[in-house]
Amino acid sequence: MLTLHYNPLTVAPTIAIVLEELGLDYTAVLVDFVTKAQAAPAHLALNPKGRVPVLVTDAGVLTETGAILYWLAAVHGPHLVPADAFQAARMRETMYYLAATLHVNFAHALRGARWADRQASWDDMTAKAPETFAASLAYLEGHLDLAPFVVGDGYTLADPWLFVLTAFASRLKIDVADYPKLAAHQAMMNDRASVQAARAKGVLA
Ligand SMILES: N[C@@H](CCC(=O)N[C@@H](CS)C(=O)NCC(=O)O)C(=O)O
Repeated sequence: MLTLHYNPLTVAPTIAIVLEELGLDYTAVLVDFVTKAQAAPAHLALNPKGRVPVLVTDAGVLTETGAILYWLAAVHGPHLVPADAFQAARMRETMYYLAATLHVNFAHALRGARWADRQASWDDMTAKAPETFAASLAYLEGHLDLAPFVVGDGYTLADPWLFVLTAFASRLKIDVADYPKLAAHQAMMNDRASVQAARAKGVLA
């Protein structure tokens, strides 16, 4: 039994896409950010960080997109990690960058209170976020294979994560069409049955 706690406008749909990709049954529970459900006791009992995604498994509760993805691959889909050690490391290189840099650059637009206390500081971070997010997109555009996947011609854990975070660009008024390889990756991912299934269930915006 798998239960995904998600919000469609976050990184959490990455997990839903992989669950769909693997054909796994799961229950999706919306964490409503409008009512601040992520900070309510019921959610904090699952994830004291007050974030999504959370995946509840028979073995226990998992948080952090990367950890959940690695668990899903280890238990249900080893083919989502390249067999070649160097290619697997290339996949992880991208995943760590997505988590630690691209996603954090986006968070500066909306979540300045994590890092500073003054409105002027938040405004400054919000103003800067499109620049740093665009710089990250340019890095990814220049350095990833995207031929057509993050790591060559095989779909891996990095692909749904890149897809979901790249889609945040429009919320910073960045046009992904300015990054042709990333735009092609978006289009390709949008065509996948797993992405369409997650969207049909409302887990992906
Ligand atoms: N490092 C975490 C980040 C999770 C995260 O920051 N989630 C955001 C949405 S994208 C969240 O739940 N934010 C709620 C809040 O800040 O109140 C991961 O990759 O899973």
